[in-house]
Amino acid sequence: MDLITKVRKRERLTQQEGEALYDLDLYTLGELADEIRREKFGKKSYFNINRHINPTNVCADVCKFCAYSATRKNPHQYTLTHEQILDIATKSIANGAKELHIVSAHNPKDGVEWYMGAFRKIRAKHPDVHIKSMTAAEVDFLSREYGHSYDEVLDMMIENGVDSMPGGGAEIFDEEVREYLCKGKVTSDQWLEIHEKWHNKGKESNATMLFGHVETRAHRIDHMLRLRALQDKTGGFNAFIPLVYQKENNYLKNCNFPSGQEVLKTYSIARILLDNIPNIKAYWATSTINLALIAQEFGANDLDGTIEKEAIQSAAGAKSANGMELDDFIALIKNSGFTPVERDSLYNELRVYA
Ligand code: V47
Repeated sequence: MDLITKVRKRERLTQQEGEALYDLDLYTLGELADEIRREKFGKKSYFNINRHINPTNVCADVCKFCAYSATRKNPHQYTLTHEQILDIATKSIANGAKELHIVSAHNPKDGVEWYMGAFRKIRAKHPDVHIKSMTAAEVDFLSREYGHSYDEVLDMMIENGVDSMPGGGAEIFDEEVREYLCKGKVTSDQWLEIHEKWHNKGKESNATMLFGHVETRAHRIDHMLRLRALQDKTGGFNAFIPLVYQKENNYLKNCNFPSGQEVLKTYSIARILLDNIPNIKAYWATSTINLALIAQEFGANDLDGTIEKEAIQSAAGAKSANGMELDDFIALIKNSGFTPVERDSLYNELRVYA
């Protein structure tokens, strides 16, 4: 059976077949992905009203792609106090944010309580806000640095009010590329183990893939298939988020920066290969809003959210530092021919903007 027929019959693809998808022309690939997208979501495009908070850039790890951490290129260290974090959260919630996406660097100075106390204070004041926080890389860091098991860290997160985990820290699972990119950080197996444990506690999470640097297409397919295998076991991933590598102010140069076509192909392939992860998110902070809107026709059904403030990708050149106005976001989705649907963090529909 040829590859296109196999996709149309919704059969599972192998590593080799996943790689062969990249050889299809963009329009054929996009059409295949769009058929699946339309089957599942019609013309609905999801977003949420969220606020990204990045409480510290002090980092014990040194990832070549990172422009945010204050260890090397960025000498300007900062660490917010609990009061500052709570103040940001309170203002954002007053402005309509329903999700706080809290991701930090790996700060060896302040201890587990600095992380957990912040969650506890937010939860006490805002019982209904969804706290999406702690990448698997942060969980691994706290475990290593302070002698807790993964289970202990995850249980503390739950006790202190974390609802779901973001997908960061996955980068590229291939061990050789990972060693080059971010030696010493959470390994691929550990990243997957942490998410498996989290799912087994009845909790949900997302998964990212950082691409467009030194990895090959085969590495991307391998990354997606490792996620697909875990999702078969747990069913706990809500969304897959291909993050387009941003190249400013960091130590990773001479890369294979992807064309728009390559980015769209990658979204399409994610939609086709990941038959068990419901949502493919075109995170506009890394793809640009223009490409994210086009990605809606290439398999993506989610555009993340209004963000409000963002420090990690914008440090590396993305135009996401100040998020996006809700009205503009809705208008852009509508004008691109899709129906904006505000969702909560677990993909329950809150409002359809027909
Ligand atoms: O893991 C760091 C990435 C991630 C760069 O779960 C970079 O809904 C591009 O995880 N260029 C953190 N990316 C962000 C993240 C995330 C974002 C949006 C939504 C969700 C979600 C999660 O940022 C890190 C790393 O892969 N990153 N540096 C860079 N130069």
